[in-house]
Amino acid sequence: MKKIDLSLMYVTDHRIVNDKLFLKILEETIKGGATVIQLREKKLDTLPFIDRALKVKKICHKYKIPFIINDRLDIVLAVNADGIHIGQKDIPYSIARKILGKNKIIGLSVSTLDQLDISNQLDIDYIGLSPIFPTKTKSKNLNSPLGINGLINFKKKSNKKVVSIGGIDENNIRDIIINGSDGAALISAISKSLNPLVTVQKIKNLINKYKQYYNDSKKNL
Ligand code: TZP
Ligand code: MG
Repeated sequence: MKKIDLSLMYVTDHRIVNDKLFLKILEETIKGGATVIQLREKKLDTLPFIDRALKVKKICHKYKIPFIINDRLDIVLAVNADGIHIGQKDIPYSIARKILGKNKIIGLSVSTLDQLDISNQLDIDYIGLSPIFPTKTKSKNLNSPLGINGLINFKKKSNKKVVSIGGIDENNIRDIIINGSDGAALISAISKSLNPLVTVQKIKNLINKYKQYYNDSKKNL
């Protein structure tokens, strides 16, 4: 496991086709305190995907935060990204790790206890609990929301860092952090915000505050 700050992951929004706007939101998000960026594209052809990935990488590295790519191992290799996030129907973990080597970040989506058991045996950097709350952003390959009880149960049984995803915003971030999530991954709450910088700052402050609270409460057990 590598040392990465997973507290606030911005998963980019493929619905934003305008590159200038896409990159403006990205940079504001990083300035607001995002700690890792996951580039997620669902419709781009390979050439514009690589083009966007190179631009995202440049900005991430300017601010010295890790840059990973959803699903597309070929693009990770093409642009030498810092890692990959894989879903259960994407390239298998074993192949990804073999091709990427031990130094690249790998995150894996987990939605069931069987998947969790398997994830405990792998050399991955985090599991993405998917989805934690209902979301309209993704519909394909989406299980029922795990909810806070699911988070508590999965966190107890996992030996990996846990990043929750799905329907997270400034109103529910507290609930996931005080219940042990090591981080949160967000799309719409950031990409649809009228002021991503301020929104991210607010969410990041809440994460820091409630992480402190969670760590203190564990110490006092
Ligand atoms: N994987 C599980 S839920 C989800 C993904 C990519 C979508 C999260 O988007 P939002 O807008 O933060 O609910
Ligand atoms: Mg996928």
